[in-house]
Amino acid sequence: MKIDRIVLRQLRLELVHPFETSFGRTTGRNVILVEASSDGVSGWGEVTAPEHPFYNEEWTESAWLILRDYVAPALVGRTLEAARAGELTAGIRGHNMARGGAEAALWDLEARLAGRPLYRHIGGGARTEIPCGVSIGIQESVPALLAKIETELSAGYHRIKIKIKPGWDVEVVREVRRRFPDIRLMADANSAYTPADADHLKRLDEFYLMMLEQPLAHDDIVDHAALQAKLDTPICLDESIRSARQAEQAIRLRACRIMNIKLGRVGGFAEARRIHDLAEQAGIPVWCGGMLEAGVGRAHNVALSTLPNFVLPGDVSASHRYWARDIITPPIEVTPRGTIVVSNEPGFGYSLNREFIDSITVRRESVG
Ligand code: OSB
Ligand code: MG
Repeated sequence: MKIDRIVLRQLRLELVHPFETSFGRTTGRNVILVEASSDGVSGWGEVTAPEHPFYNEEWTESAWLILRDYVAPALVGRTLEAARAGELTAGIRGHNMARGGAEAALWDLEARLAGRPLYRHIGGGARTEIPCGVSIGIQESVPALLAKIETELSAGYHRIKIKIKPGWDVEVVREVRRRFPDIRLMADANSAYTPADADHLKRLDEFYLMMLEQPLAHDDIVDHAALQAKLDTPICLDESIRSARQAEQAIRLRACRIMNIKLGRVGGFAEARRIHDLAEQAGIPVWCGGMLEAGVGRAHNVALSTLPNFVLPGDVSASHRYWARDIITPPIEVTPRGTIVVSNEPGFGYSLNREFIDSITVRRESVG
């Protein structure tokens, strides 16, 4: 397909509840949408870069500039296949979320041109219902956390992830376990610890968590390997896995027993699939992480979660947990079974709320 034009839009969306992690608190999102068109058909991608460079190096502003000045000019006017589009921007060091938002738009476009659902186009379809988990941010108090968990369990979610940080960890997990001894529970530290905390983290073994996500530095593999050798709890890497090469190194060093794959963090579907395949060959289960996505990114995550080795519930949950109104129709809904039913419509499977999108657009630029 020939890429005629790429349009960037930046939207502002307020969260229904603030979301707090070890690296900060988010009250609303600056979402960049990438619209790529060919022959009058448009494909859509969402850039998952957060509002500040505290998860990885990217933020809204860096993503906008990289997309406008490097990614879009590398793609517009070219005839390409989505599976190889990443190669055209591979010379850019880092900025995977900016690259990945555009790459995802090209997969959606190619799927629509073929009249096919995106999940089929990427080679998914191992399941047509996605088992869902939720990620619960750091709360004001333990009773507030317990109440949130109760709500999510009643909604049918299959596993609960809580965010931890020094001062909100072992004793909080102990209370959660006391109240909910049988649930599938995990904790995400977002790199809040160092190797000097190994004995402290070892105390979490008592609570038979499904996994401990990214306890150590955002760019580390070697220290995680040493920590994994010491813990009974499986380590899951998030921030540290940005490419298939890093996934291969983490597997080789036994730095984790589970991987979280995020479409943006790894630069798109092609790299996500490579990581998925390496993990599958190594017997490492994967799940789809989230970045507080609006509907377009959320629908892409649903498609990704249909690949065979996404055997664990991910952080892909209902739109209404984040947004009073989503940018897609219908919003992403979760069944009483705690699943999302995959759409068979062409492309990412939902309609865009064009008027709503226009009403919350704060800037727009076109390349081509
Ligand atoms: O580490 O998985 C993470 C949100 C923002 C940045 C990083 C993370 C998260 C989440 C929320 O855990 C996942 C979601 O509900 O989208
Ligand atoms: Mg994480």
